[in-house]
Amino acid sequence: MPQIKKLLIANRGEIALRIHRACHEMGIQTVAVHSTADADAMHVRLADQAVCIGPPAAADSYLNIPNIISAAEISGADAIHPGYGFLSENAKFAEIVELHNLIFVGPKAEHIRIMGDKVEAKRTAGALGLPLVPGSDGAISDVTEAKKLAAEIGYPVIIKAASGGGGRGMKVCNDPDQFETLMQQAGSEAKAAFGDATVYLEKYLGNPRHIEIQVFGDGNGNAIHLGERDCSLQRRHQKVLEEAPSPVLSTEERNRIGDICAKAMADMGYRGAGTIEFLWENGEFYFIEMNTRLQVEHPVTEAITGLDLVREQIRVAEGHGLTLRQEDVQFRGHAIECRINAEDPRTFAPSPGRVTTYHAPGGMNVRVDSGLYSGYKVPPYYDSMIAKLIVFGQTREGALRRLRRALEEFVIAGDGMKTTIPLHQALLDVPAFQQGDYTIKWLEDWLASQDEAA
Ligand code: MV4
Repeated sequence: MPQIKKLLIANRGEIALRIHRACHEMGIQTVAVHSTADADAMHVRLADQAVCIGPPAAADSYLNIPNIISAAEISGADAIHPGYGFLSENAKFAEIVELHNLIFVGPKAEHIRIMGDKVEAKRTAGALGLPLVPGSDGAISDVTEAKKLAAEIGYPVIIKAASGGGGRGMKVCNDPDQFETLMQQAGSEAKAAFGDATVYLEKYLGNPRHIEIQVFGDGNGNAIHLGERDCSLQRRHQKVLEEAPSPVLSTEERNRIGDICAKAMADMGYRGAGTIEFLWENGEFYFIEMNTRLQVEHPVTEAITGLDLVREQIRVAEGHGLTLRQEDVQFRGHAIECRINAEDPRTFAPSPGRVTTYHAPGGMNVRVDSGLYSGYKVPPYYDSMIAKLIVFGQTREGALRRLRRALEEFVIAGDGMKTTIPLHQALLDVPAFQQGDYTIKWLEDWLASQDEAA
């Protein structure tokens, strides 16, 4: 079996650190890559070697495949971990990595490709026995036929772009008279945004929760699930806070949907970490998409299972089996993650700049994943997430108390720099959140009510 000795981390920020830490705990050397804007970043400082791969714009650096492959070759790396975002769900990249005799720490390129096309993903998911949102069987092209189908499904319906995802290229239609216009709009917007006008149709669920199942496969027909994460607290398709277990699932419901997902992944021969996204309404799960990467919120799952997901990814990439069998997976306690962004907590305007004082909270069952340090200058070119705070408690109430305490301790101060820490503190005081009584619409409604009150 190939043993990874040196791994190139094709990413930046907290996830690059996260991967570095797993590598060093496994005796694997790390190679950081960075743009010129990230020369002083913590991921560059900690890595055993670092290679500059281009100017600040991600398209010229963290998305620059030839430069990243060159960095792997000159540094003598034998594997590449893509992290999340950037090239993590680029099937071509996975293929190119393997063509260069490097280990891609991620799924098979073919599975990345299938899940990147939402129409193919849905067809595959359906064939594997996952419960789907009622809708078109594949793409829709003929307006008359699609309109007939919409009437059968029942309004409201939603028209989605096959190449979309993350909320881009969707049109909700409440009225048959608007169907044709909206379908044409969806198609041309999808073409402009993704170069692909393919659209499909679904029943529109009015007020669901977003619940996702973490899965893991060994690529040889064995797969497990690691329970769910409730990611319903979002603003403009950006997750703000995630928790596990979901406040609404019973053990039986978790095992039922989890087993369906694990069996599906085993049947497709899925390799590595994956997340199956569902909408959940009135006790039913409806598949929407699958993400073929490690996700930002993976520490929530690590907290309740005790499993190191990055270590598991690396082991599977080396060809080992999974560390745990399903019957060995145990869910314990409750975990909550707050995404802390360099943004104004009211307007969400980006607020990059120099951190003058940084003090991370600590103590029992508190985890902070962040590349920040006193004196670090947050560059304006990338995602505004600068830290993740993950707390664990025996119960949800205990986790909420610990979160309140940890947020009190957290100091991220800079000249005019703002963070979303005050937003998380305000959320903790809202009864609906305290009770776990929220859906995907709740956060934006609550934020609007706060703005009116101000
Ligand atoms: C939906 C939906 C309602 N009904 N599909 C948004 C992102 C993309 N991943 C799927 N999305 C949605 N699909 C049907 N049939 C509502 C959303 C949606 C949403 C989903 C998850 C989390 C937050 C959301 C916010 C707005 C809309």
